[in-house]
Amino acid sequence: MAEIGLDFEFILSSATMGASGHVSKGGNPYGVVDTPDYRVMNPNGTVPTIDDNGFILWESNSIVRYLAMQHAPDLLYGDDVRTFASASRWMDWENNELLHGQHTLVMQLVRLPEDQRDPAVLEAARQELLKPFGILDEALSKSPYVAGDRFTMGDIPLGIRAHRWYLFDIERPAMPNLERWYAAIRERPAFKEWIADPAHHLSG
Ligand SMILES: N[C@@H](CCC(=O)N[C@@H](CS)C(=O)NCC(=O)O)C(=O)O
Repeated sequence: MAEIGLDFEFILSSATMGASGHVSKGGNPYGVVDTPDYRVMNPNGTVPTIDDNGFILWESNSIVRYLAMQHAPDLLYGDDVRTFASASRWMDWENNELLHGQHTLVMQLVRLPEDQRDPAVLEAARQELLKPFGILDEALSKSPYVAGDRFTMGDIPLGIRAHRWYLFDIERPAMPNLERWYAAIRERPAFKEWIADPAHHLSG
């Protein structure tokens, strides 16, 4: 929404995170996702969900695709069906290949109390992520952005995954193309305003 200049109200809603961190540390969750009104909108009880003038939608990357088509086809995929499909493919890939491993990393490095962490689980998640990040690095050796010469909606979820990958205190092999692309993503004003702050990712 910030990329395309839409006004929005942002409501923290998680049932596992709250103002004082993850519930495993004893804090209260924001908890909006556990309310009946929220479950009507999103029966999964997960975040995010949007309400765009009465149109309700969940699944983060479907939300990005919808907002792109509805509000900014030129900006977010060059108003071109093949660019849309190419970017969309990377968005599915992000959920399939990166989400699980990164969830484990954030739990093991940030959110769980130290006595509940397991170095073997952390290492397995790091290993799990090396292959997909290598695939992304290779793809970015062929084009400046994931879907070609220009920034598209496909770079949004992947930019967030790359940010966490580089913020976490873990061993990483050099991936020069990924690093070059990530540096370009970090320069975007919407990224600076909403994603960049390490506290969004490392406090919990
Ligand atoms: N595939 C879904 C995943 C949604 C999801 O699992 N969200 C997590 C946070 S990343 C969640 O809501 N967890 C429960 C909670 O925080 O209460 C998407 O991309 O939107």
